[in-house]
Amino acid sequence: MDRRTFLSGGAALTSAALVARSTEAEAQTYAGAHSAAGPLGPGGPKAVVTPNGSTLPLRTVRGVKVGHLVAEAFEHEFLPGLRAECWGYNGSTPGPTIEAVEGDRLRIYVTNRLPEPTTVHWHGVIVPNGMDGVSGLTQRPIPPGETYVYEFTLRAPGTFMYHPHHDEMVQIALGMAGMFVVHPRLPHGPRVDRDFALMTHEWRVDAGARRPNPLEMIEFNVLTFNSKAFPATAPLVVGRGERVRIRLGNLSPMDHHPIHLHGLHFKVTATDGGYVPESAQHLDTTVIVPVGATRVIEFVPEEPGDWAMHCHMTHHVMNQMGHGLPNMVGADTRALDRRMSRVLPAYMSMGTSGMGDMGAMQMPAPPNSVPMRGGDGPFSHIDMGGMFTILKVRERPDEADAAGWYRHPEGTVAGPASAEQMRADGIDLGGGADASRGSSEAR
Ligand SMILES: [Cu+2]
Repeated sequence: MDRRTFLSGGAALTSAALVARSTEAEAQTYAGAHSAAGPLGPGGPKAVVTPNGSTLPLRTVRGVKVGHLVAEAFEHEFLPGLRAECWGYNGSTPGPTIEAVEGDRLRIYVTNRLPEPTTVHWHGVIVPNGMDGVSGLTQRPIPPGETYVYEFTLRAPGTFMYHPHHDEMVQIALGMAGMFVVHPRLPHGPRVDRDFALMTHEWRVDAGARRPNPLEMIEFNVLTFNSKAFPATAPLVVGRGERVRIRLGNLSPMDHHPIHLHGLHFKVTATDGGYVPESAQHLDTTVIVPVGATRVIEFVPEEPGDWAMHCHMTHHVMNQMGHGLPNMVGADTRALDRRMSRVLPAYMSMGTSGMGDMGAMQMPAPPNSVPMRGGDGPFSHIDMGGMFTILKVRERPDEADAAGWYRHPEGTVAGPASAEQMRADGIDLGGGADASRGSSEAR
């Protein structure tokens, strides 16, 4: 027996042995606190939570897990005030998260209720070639009104996605995408207490338009986590000291998203290509999630609070905004305002001192459109929108009110400085030499 034969024989033997042993091993290693049972049952890995979304129901029929995806159009609300006809699966965008276990045999029926053909590609999952869903290359596209069936065994664990591979440009732009999580049969790495799936996406929805514009390739104006823009993104409530996993996926048409978390450092533990070896993991605060890829991050938050989590591209934390505007920052518009008010009494130049307050102004907006940004915060208006959500780190997460705000211990919130304190610390607002002006002399 040469080495290769030995190894493959050995691998077969080992995997059979692993399946037999798995229940015992899981009982030992998966056992942990407050388990919402995942697909391996009580004591198995935590079920994946898809904020603002759902999980695809799977029925076991003679040893095969069977699911049904319906590709269709429906009305979707990005946030209150902005709705559009989107395309997705089972009435939602992203489609329901598919959650299964390494070694499972899956049979997924796909019914096409779109006005054009479609397919489903299981992005990152290694399947027999004819199950890969590439229109024309590996199958005929599914005609409108018909149902095709895909069947394959999940050979490897991981965080994958699914999306059409027919007229991708249109179908993905209108919302057709979903996450596909395969848990390892045996535990891998430390057990996590929370497991979330978040898909980033970008859309062009013009004020008053009925549908997102699939022809856009640069100026996206609705940026989303799980197809919701802040403030409609559901917060992620986690416990201080818990181990948290967030599975990030990106099927945006054009952009990578640098996702940034406040209040903690995380490690990238896996991509859609597999686990990152522990020796290659490093601490980070921002992870770029490329188009067509997943990044899995894990962390243990130690600081309680309401922590921002968002794409760090500043134009991706905005809601609907046009970019064809003159730059008004710093402009003196008094004379212009005087003249304009003769013809337009309500005229007011905007943006001369920045744009941070625009979302807070209650200005009339065209029907079915939303202000550039903003949600109510515990202190004032939060001037963020789009791909922004809140990680709520609590001492007792299971009793926490997801809509409630963190109560800061006294003396731990930034506030106005007193003249006395400034004087004592050598802060001089008079413009003269003070401690902040870079003297090399210690004071
Ligand atoms: Cu972004």
